[in-house]
Amino acid sequence: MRGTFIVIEGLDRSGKTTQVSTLQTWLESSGTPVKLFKFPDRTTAIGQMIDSYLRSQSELDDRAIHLLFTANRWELATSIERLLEQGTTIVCDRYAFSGVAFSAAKGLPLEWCRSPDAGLPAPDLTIFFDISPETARERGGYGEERYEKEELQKRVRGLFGVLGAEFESGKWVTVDAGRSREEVAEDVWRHVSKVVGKVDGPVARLWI
Ligand code: NYM
Repeated sequence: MRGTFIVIEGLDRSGKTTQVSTLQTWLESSGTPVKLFKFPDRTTAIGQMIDSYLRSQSELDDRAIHLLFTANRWELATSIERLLEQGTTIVCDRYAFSGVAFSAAKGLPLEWCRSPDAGLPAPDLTIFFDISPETARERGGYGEERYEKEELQKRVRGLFGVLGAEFESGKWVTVDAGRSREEVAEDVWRHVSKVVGKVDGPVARLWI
């Protein structure tokens, strides 16, 4: 049995990072070998360029930064695929859907944004953490990085909706991330336990 590829997507301030670590603990205690990935992975050479851009320490053309985010996924795609084939379940904090949603929200054409990510390992399950701008505001608002602005986040939210609607039911699920940590964690676990350890065969390819 191969590992299951689970992607957690969502808006800024939706609590993804906390939930990813809870999910890791729960999977490990159920005896599932698991490894976490996070995009952007700021530790690689490409990731460092992305980090500098996000912290406004460098300027880049919208298309150039889009392609760097994509390259950052491709440079880890082989490791993801190998781990899945070896039976390790992967939980990934953001993936190509963030790539498309954030760049398209800036005004780049959606299909242009999608094209360089086509062919990446496809998740078996994507959980979208949805949060209203009002709840995000109650949580202390957005941070200092680029993109952490309410207007842009609203457009990103709409674009995640468009991307999710293309999936067959069960492959993309939306979780109301505006609730308590415990409620969100229970909901995530309910969805994950339906698929984990139950997928086999070759890893699918995204958008092809
Ligand atoms: N982001 C993330 C993109 O614009 N494109 C991408 O491909 C990815 C993976 O980077 N605001 C944006 C979304 C976030 C920002 O993410 C940094 P995080 O999870 O805060 O490190």
